[in-house]
Amino acid sequence: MTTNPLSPDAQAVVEQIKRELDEGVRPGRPRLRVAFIGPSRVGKTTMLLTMLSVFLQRFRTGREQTAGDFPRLELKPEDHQPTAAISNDALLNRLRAKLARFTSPDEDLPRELFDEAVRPSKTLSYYRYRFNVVNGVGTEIPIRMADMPGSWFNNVNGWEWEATAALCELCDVLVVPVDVPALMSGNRDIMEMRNAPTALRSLFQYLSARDVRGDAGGWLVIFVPLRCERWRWADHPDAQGDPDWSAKQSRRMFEEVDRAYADVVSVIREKWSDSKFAVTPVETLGSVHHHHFENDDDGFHSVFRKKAADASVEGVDTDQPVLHMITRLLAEQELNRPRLFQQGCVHNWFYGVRGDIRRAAELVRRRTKGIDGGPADDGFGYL
Ligand SMILES: Nc1nc2c(ncn2[C@@H]2O[C@H](COP(=O)(O)OP(=O)(O)OP(=O)(O)O)[C@@H](O)[C@H]2O)c(=O)[nH]1
Ligand SMILES: [Mg+2]
Repeated sequence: MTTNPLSPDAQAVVEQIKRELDEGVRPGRPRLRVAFIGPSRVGKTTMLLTMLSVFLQRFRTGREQTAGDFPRLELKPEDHQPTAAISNDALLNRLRAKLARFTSPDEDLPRELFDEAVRPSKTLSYYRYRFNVVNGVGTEIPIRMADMPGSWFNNVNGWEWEATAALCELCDVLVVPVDVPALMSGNRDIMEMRNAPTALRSLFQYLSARDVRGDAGGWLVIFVPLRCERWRWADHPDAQGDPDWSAKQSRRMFEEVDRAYADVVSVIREKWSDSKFAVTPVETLGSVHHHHFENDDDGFHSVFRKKAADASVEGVDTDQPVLHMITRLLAEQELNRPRLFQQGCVHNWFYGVRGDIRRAAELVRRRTKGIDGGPADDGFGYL
């Protein structure tokens, strides 16, 4: 670990990250920057694309708008690049097609099925959106999301490590997917291999030593337990008719996140005491469940099975992480309001005069699970 100046390679990458995150953002104006952080194959890209695609379907068409839901929320992709909705459809369709060939719930699904459908990310990918509360005076808030290649996590001495640190430093929300089979395995080696909590702790120790963020304050860290179908499935054979089985498992899952990431959380809290830590489980696929671990030369791998012969890919709670982000964004806007008045920005601002932001914040809060505490029996809550 070092606090020396960045190497030229790292410097160039960090400058590039800053440019990408700042593109289209007016200085001093609100914006939200989100980083997806975690080791290779934990599920960042699949989850990010699914989350955005579900959210866009709802909030772009205004289907969420009902009389009681005014003001209307809008999330629009900014680029002409293929939107998350399109890339996600392609990705999920590939998975769907491959899964459809397997018709027995008693059959182990081959690992290649998943790996051929979603390849490891090679570069940092950016997704640019604009968020708005539609009220007729609208100013849109840029949201920038960055999905890192997990391979960067392996290279603790290289520019990749510096780039990962810089990404965390620059973003306000950090999404940290958690592989639940590894989390629940009770096996440290599997946990380190899949979720790398020790590397994550080192990353924040490094940032702490570098004294970053200053006025920017703490993060909203969103832990997202993934591949958790087995533990949230009321009809799992292990439930043996116990109606509380999945509630107990979900609570245990929450407690395991709390335990496994306690060191990470305490390093962050010690330096950036206003940080918040949400836990929001997501079932990206919904149709397959972890059955057992297989061990070979490359380590441990989850083996999945279908929940039923005709189980179809159907995400559960995939929109929850983005709702948490928007809750944070709206809360910040409420806090900044007096400052914006002083700057005379208010005419060009999206508050309107009717308390729309407050109502929007309430609407989003109502739909965000676990926001008022935890751990609830559904596994959502704050640490
Ligand atoms: N069973 C199951 N497999 C998943 C799920 N999400 C992703 N996968 C598979 O897990 C593997 C890794 O997914 P990615 O989304 O590429 O993970 P990543 O964290 O972006 O990985 P890198 O790009 O290498 O950092 C792929 O084989 C996916 O098909 C899930 O919810 N359930
Ligand atoms: Mg990826």
